[in-house]
Amino acid sequence: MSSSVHTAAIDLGATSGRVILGRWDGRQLALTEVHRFPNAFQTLRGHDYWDLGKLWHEILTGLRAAAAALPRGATIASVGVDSWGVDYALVNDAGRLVFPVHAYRDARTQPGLKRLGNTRAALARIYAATGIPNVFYNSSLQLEETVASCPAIEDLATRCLFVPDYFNFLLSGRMENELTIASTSQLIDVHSTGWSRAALDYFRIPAQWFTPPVLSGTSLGRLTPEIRARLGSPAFARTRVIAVPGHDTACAYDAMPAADDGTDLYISSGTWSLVGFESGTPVLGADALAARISNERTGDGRYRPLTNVIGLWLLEGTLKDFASRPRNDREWAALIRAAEQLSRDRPLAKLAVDDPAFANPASMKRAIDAQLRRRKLPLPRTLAGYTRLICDSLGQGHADSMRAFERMTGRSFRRILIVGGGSRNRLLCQATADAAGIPVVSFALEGTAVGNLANQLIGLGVVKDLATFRAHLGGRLRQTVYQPRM
Ligand code: LFR
Repeated sequence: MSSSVHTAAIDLGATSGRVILGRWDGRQLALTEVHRFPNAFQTLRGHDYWDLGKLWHEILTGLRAAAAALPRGATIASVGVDSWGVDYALVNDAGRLVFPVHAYRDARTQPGLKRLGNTRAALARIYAATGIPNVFYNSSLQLEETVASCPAIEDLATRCLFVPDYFNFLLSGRMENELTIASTSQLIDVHSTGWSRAALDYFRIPAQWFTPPVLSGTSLGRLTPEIRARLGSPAFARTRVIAVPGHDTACAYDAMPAADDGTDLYISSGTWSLVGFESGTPVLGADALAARISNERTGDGRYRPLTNVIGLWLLEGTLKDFASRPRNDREWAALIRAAEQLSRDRPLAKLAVDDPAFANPASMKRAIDAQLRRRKLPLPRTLAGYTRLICDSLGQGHADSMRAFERMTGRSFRRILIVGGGSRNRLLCQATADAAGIPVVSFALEGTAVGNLANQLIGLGVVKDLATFRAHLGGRLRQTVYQPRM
């Protein structure tokens, strides 16, 4: 018992967050979810904002719960923070927030999105420089809009900290930009791990707001005395803050018990479906741009070429329009069963999942109905019908992304590994296997939390490297295999 190492993962998602206590005994990682809380942005006069104060309160509550869950006399060796991508806090030298933190679904980036989208030469140049396509939520577009609509910000702000960077700062007192989260911004140079001058200049973003990104595993020092006092437990006396991959998707990818021959495709399935793979080189060029391949980075500076398929956001949104929506595991199971039983004989309609109308609609059901009407397709009559339509459509979206990767890289994938909330959704896993024509392996695995904890253990020097961790993990995981049905 005394030889176990305890670490805490703070994993912030756009719709929920959690604090997970990990116990590593030298061979196995045991996870205890000690705190889970909802997260949502708030709309004030047409703009969307995150409530950072609430998130901070939940983080401290979760850390206290982690200490309470420890065996007697044990301590927490480290904490690490990951979050959804792209959003950031602008602060001054004293670390004070000088601009409200916007949520990435805010429509303020639409004019910038269209402008870049309509300028083919600039679009190609930015893609060649950063490897990130033009997507409405990019931090580049958000920062461009902030600077243009509020020029005084250039005098007020001295640093741009992405969401995990900001919480790392609150915990440790150190301001750093971590590479994986920075790579979601569309401002990192695709051929190095530094910032892209071309992109910063194009979007007119002050370069001095950023520092050279740190790699995963970097120790940011101990929790500040103030935070230790607020936590009020001796378990935190020597706790380090470790920069893990700040981007949740990078953590989830690190947790994949993948084959070493590169034949596994990954899906981190939650509010978004992140479909991609790991690579030593980026996937660039006109076809990659057209397929919206995002060359995000791994914690050690390699690449995670991926496409962002809209994901279970479609279902989360649709559920709001049904009073009969499921409220517990039993009701969820009944909904999935009802959706599975809908006719498999006649081909059901599929949505074009890349419809921009799905980004942040007032009513998701109405947005889905509008697309179906436009395409003269029948509307589902029940919630089970919508659930089936959404899962089938996402499965097709996953398969389309896989084929685009295969076309562009000459790879051929043999399995799809899926982690995250959607890995528990049978309908979605089966639809993906059917559309892709290869098996889908679903792991009962909290991917982001496991990746976050694994990187802390590597940073602490307790586990040698990711390959060693994956080898430990792979042998022990429960998995469900969905074979494609012809
Ligand atoms: C998933 C995720 C995606 C990112 C999206 C927006 O939580 O991090 O990877 O593209 O959120 O930030």
